[in-house]
Amino acid sequence: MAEKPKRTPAGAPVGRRAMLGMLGAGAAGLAAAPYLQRGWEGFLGAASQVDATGITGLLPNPGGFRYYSVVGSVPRKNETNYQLRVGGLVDRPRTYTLPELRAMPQTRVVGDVVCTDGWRVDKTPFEGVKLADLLDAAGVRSEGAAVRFRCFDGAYTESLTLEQARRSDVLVALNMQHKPITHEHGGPVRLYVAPMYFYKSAKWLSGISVTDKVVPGYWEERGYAVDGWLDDAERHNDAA
Ligand SMILES: Nc1nc2c(c(=O)[nH]1)N[C@H]1C(S)=C(S)[C@@H](COP(=O)(O)O)O[C@H]1N2
Ligand SMILES: [Mo]
Repeated sequence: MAEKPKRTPAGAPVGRRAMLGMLGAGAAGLAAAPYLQRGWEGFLGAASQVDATGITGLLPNPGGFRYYSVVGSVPRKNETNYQLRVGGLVDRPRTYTLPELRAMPQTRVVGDVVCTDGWRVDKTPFEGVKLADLLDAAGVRSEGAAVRFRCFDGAYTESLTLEQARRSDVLVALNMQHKPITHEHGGPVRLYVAPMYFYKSAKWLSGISVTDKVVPGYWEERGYAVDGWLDDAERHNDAA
């Protein structure tokens, strides 16, 4: 159920019967969910969480995005209970609340969102705190060489080298398209790694830990490249 639709080298598609079967099971599970209060985005978010086939990608999604999660349900966090832990190989570990992150200097990065599954949303504005600023505030120790990200979905992880993490187009993002990041898009706080495939941009960010080497993330343990750079042909913008 949590398996992400992937383009296989052989291109072997999931059989239509299996696809409809899975969607049927998912739809049955959805019937009891209180997503109606949350409108179309809430419905699509819930549906894509049980959609092993990617068929929800064929439904009209606002702005061309799809909603991905490797788990079936994710707790909602807001200004009262959201926390971001910055720790690992640093001199000053610290936990930030959402108001504290909002009070820090905010940077805007406009970049292309490109998923390996073949959809993209060009020139998407994100705003938030530079990851570099949080690392500087924490004081990375000399042994620090990489950063590991954890998520409050309890499952997803990601990684960057310290050099990648310090780029000015890598954000701990609070806003997307000029609005607070919705739960479906990984709010209230997600990573945005503009120069890399969107799988590097961990949703529901809860932990930033400096490590002595790169620890491959969730999809990277399942075959994705740890090196997630978009090549020039895939980048349609001039973001730094
Ligand atoms: N926590 C978490 N972060 C995640 C994922 C996920 O399943 N869980 N999927 C990744 C992938 S493959 C993509 S393409 C984007 C999708 O972001 P969206 O759901 O806001 O479109 O989130 C990335 N970050
Ligand atoms: Mo993706």
